[in-house]
Amino acid sequence: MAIKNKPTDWTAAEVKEEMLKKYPPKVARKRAQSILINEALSNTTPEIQANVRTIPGIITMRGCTYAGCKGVIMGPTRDIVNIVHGPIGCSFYAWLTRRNQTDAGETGENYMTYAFSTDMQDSDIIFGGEKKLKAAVQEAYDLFHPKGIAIFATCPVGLIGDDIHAVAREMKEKFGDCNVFAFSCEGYKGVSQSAGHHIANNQVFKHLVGTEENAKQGEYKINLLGEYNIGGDGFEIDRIFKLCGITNIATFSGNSSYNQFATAHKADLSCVMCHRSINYVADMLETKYGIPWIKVNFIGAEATAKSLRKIGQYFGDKALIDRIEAVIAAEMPAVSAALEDIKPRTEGKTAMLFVGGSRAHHYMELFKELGMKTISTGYEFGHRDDYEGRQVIPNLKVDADSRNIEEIEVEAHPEQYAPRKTEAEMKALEDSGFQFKDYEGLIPDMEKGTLVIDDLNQYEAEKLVEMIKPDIFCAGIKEKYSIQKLGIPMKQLHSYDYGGPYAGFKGAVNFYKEIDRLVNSKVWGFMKAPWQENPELSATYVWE
Ligand code: CFM
Repeated sequence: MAIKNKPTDWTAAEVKEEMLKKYPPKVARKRAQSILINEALSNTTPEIQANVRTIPGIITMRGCTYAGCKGVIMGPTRDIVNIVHGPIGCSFYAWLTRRNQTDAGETGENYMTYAFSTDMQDSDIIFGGEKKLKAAVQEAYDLFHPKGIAIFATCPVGLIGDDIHAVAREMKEKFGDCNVFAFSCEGYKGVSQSAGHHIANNQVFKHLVGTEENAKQGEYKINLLGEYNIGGDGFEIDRIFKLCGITNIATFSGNSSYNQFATAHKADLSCVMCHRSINYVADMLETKYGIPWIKVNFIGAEATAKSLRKIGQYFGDKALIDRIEAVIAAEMPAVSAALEDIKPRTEGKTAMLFVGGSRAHHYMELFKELGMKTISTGYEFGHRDDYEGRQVIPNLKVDADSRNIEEIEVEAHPEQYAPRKTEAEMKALEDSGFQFKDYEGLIPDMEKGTLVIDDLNQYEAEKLVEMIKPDIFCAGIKEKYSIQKLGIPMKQLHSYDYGGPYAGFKGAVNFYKEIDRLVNSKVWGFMKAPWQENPELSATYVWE
């Protein structure tokens, strides 16, 4: 007989206490600051400890700085040759390991499935690897003649002091027709992949943005920042933009091309999807080129409609606003029909979400549409503003780890800067309730008494599931099987378990169906191992 998960009687305070019980006192004290029982106070948001080092010995869910730079931000760049300078172990990431999809465009220039690595050996570590790196850059240039070659440092490169930037400069000059640039994104540079995002974005901004003038033409030109086309999300969003008559100049960086980055300064609005990985680029685009930015979210059908309307309101053109309304009216019936069928089966069920830096918040929208309650959530590497809202940024503590990451100085470009709206127009929009440069944290969206946990680890994840038994647990591949072995369905919100897209209207329907299938499947109730049913084995010695 299937065993149904029953909600237990644990209070959030008891769960927290239980999770901390096994830790040595010092570790428990530190972890306690990252585990927050949401008070849902009316005018203040509780403070959480985030973006600090993982305590040694704890098996974190985080990745490294190199993964954030090479994998997350630069991974989806199809026509830039991405060379990893390092031993072949880290170079596993030189090959496409994330589900960022691409279409190879008209030129077919797509290097995403190649693995470019300098394959450093012991001798290179001892005598230096610059010569080898130069040879690798030359070889890639001779073979492919790409528009750009990017070089990524792994930990040993920083330790031995290879000057990858000097190599990049030299080779760029030598080629003349290929932009070569490098990233000091050694894995140890920051406390998580978040530092790698920043390093990657700084270099993209310095070396690519604004270098070409020949952009896509269109009436309502936007950039989509922080959308990585996982499982085809970006394709679905672009489909909707096209229907609405919105021209997407550059996506950073899902399904992106060299030319898109180079012409991003031509857009009239930046729309920020994953603010964790890129919000500072939106600021830099505004300062240097005069492009205002807004926060959008295309996860959830309602959120998609809201984001489209926000774009319409920004441009303020009736033709665009009407067209957006027509698209929403045409797309929504399929969403409502799916919900009508599925929601009675998902209503009231519970979810836990532990994903990188923005999805743990964005996906709460989809669960809300399904009538499900998010009872515990958290980021792997979010910062306090991702939890509490952008207003806390000026109060963030600058520690040694954050100081490690370069903050680039940006000022208005002498020729390319052009404010897209007059001050009066911007003010009129703001007075009507329109919000520029802002995003909310996830804490205000969580109910009172729910748990918000930063940098959850394997041990705590299992404790949580054992005690609370949610109807579904969402995280990544590292967590997947340990959670499933506890009899709880697990959905990967990084790779989507080979599913997707989940963004936009069609994506929402895909997600509803997937969650329905998972939370209503009986199979998870049969997940008892033989030793759980008969914990003691009895045996006798042969001579007895
Ligand atoms: Fe942004 Fe991402 Fe995320 Fe992220 Fe990521 Fe990802 Fe993620 Mo995995 S950029 S912060 S570093 S939305 S790879 S597409 S799913 S952890 S929540």
